[in-house]
Amino acid sequence: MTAAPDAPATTVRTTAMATHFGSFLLDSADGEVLDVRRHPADPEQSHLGESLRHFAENRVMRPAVRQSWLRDGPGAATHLRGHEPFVEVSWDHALDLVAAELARVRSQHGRSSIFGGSYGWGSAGRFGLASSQQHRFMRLAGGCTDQKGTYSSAAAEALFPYMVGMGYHAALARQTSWSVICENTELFVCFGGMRATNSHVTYGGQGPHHHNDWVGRARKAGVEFVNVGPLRDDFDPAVGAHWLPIRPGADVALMLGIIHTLVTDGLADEEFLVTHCHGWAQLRAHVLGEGFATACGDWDGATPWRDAVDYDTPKTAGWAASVTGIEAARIRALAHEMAAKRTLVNLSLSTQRAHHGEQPYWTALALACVLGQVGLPGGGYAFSFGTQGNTGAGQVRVRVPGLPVPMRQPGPPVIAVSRITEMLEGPGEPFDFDGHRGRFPDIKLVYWSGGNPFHHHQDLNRLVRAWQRPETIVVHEPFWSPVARRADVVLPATTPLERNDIGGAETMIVAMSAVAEPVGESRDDYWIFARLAERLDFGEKFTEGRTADEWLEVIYEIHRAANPESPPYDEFLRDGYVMAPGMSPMGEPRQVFLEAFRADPTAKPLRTPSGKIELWSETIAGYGYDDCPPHPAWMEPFERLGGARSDRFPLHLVSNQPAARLHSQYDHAAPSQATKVAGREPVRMHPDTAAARGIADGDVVRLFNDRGACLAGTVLDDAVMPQAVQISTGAWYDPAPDGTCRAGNPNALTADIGTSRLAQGPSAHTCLVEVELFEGEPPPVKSYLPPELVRLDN
Ligand SMILES: Nc1nc2c(c(=O)[nH]1)N[C@H]1C(S)=C(S)[C@@H](COP(=O)(O)OP(=O)(O)OC[C@H]3O[C@@H](n4cnc5c(=O)[nH]c(N)nc54)[C@H](O)[C@@H]3O)O[C@H]1N2
Ligand SMILES: Nc1nc2c(c(=O)[nH]1)N[C@H]1C(S)=C(S)[C@@H](COP(=O)(O)OP(=O)(O)OC[C@H]3O[C@@H](n4cnc5c(=O)[nH]c(N)nc54)[C@H](O)[C@@H]3O)O[C@H]1N2
Ligand SMILES: [Mo]
Repeated sequence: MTAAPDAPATTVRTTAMATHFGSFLLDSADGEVLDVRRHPADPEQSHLGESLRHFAENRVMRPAVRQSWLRDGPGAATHLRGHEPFVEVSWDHALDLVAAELARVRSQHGRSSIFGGSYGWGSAGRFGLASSQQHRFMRLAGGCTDQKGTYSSAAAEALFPYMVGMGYHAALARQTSWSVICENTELFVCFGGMRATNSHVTYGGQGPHHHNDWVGRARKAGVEFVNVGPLRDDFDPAVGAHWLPIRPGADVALMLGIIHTLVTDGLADEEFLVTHCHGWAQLRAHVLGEGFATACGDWDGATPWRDAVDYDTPKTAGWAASVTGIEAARIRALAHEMAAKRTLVNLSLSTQRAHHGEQPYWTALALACVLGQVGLPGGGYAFSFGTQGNTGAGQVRVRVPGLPVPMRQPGPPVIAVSRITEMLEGPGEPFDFDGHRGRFPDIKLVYWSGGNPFHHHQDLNRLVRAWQRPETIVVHEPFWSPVARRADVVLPATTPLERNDIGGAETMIVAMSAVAEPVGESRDDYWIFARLAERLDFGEKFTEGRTADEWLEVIYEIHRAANPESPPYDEFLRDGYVMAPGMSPMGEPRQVFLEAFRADPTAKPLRTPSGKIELWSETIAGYGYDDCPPHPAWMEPFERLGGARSDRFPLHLVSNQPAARLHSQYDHAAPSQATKVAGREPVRMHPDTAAARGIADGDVVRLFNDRGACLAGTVLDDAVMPQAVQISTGAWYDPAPDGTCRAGNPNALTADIGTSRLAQGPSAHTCLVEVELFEGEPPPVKSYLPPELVRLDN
């Protein structure tokens, strides 16, 4: 259609947008995104940006209240959450209801009965980030039950302080940089591969993408990559990595088999193990199978882990072969190769998102110590390469402060983030967490903004039942996502495309500009919390009298006070971004993890009790956990290939991060929908696995175990080891009446079991299933349709 000659010409605006998967230039007109383009400071554009064009689809248009809750009050027919119509109400009505309910629950049941942890990835704006808006609101309101840790790296976060005396995130920033790797590393052994698509993403904002560039440079420089994991394509084929398929969850066994080989073949660096490590004697005894007394005899406290650890079997390459499925000769050869070369050992985070997920991170460090290469340029220990885009970029981070969030008030419980179902199920029940013992509160009200527990949590059918216990659930969401439709009150939030913000993305700071008016009656999370705070008499405390745009300037000026080289605010807004002073997109300050400690462990001790790397932790021993021994160890998971339950469920489910989206975000939109097979999430399996079950490419299959089931569309691919099947996370949970997820969300199958009492992290990657052809007409997927809405005129 051609425009009428007298129609005004549409002006196309170009503005910048920062996201967790990179910064972009958006061309927009009349509130529509016409094009998503590469940002000039980004050498490589993430294809995930395309989803931004779909920000106006499937939106929550007006505040909406679940019918029974509105009619009969809090606690009414909670089993109908997710199944009954919503009544659309005015903002004033919705805000009055929510404010009154917060006040009621607080006065009747106390602040601990409100759960406000609000885990999730929300937006990348420093100010607009929904979870920090919520934390500010809840803490100024007097506090609530909160959470600690992440679904991403909980086990690593818990373990790092004991092992090397620094936090996981602090350690991440001190990692050996790619520039050093290119010059020095000969062998880069990667447990869980190094997925290029995962590397597009960094929490809080990805700066320029340079992962592929660095991997290419390393390859040219002669670095050899080894991919230990269930999927060949956890490395780009172009990298030519050597693939070592392993039974998932068996990495510790492989590492111990390698350590055993190094010790018995005289290749262990015994000197380094004495000068730089604490507890080698104990670990050595575990590896050599010298018995409990030799390994733990010096410890005079309780030893409840004794029965969970096998102290008598030598962890030979042959033993490791029986656990991992990798031939003993191959394990021995790898051990010798690692000892002969400058070797860097890397773990993806997937290896710790599993039962006893503390152990792979600890054992890999032990392996790097046995090799004696910790702190050497290009050798030793690495982590999270391939899980987050900025890893190894060796860059000084730019700090842009976010919305100020007050300290957590002492008093209300703090749970490990992934223990939410246990908390809802068991008020008053005791829990152990990282040396503390607490009791779960009795949660009456759940408040969530910027996260999707019906994406991220394990064993979703169990969460559905526990989710019925609170009296009220309030959610801020832009979209009719799985969590929005399971709320009692849904407050429609804007997306970052409908508001201004500041993105602080590692090496660059981006002025994010609204490209559209708020869709429907949606409002910024800030606006929503400010109106609620007013109703609860702390409006002024929450806003400090500022509009959102005024906050942005304050935040920028705080940044500029510490970075005087950054231009004045109006110049920043005009240019749309600033590069952090002195940073190039391929910034390469030279950095080696633990280099100073290696050079002089006496002058530069670690902040551990011994000052050394702890391969034995008295502190952890003192906790007396039966599921987390005080040294790296092979611990049987609750299920595994070749182990428990594999007779009934002979396939391992790999539920990794999706290449086509960020978690569950924009799963409803065209870019993610284009990847679906037979209308649901694809499941990849080896052709032999499919053939043995009469399954063909494109078939709808049913994956099942004792916990649940889901449907998925088959893709045959020999990049998947025959004993595994792979479904990416994030399909919008769509349970049929029997709990089978029709859309293909793997968390209908995963187990909700903490990694151990230490980290209490999620165990999503420990999961066995069986697969069968789905007979008959597959049911349609309904989760992408909005719920039934009834309009109330008020
Ligand atoms: N099986 C299995 N499960 C897993 C994992 C796994 O490996 N396997 N990985 C886990 C990991 S590492 C993670 S980090 C989690 C991720 O879990 P989440 O972070 O919860 O997942 P997202 O889909 O990113 O959810 C973000 C939600 O915020 C909403 N949102 C976006 N912008 C805004 C905003 O401005 N305001 C508001 N109010 N809402 C907004 C989005 O629409 C979306 O619903 O999943 C975990 N789950
Ligand atoms: N495109 C995209 N990128 C993302 C995200 C996203 O949603 N989309 N999410 C981001 C987030 S929140 C996080 S935390 C990171 C997560 O980063 P990771 O935790 O590293 O990512 P995963 O995709 O879960 O796992 C990577 C690979 O590990 C392998 N693997 C699984 N289990 C095992 C095992 O037991 N042993 C071994 N050796 N290998 C195993 C699988 O083959 C899998 O493909 O990714 C980030 N990157
Ligand atoms: Mo994550």
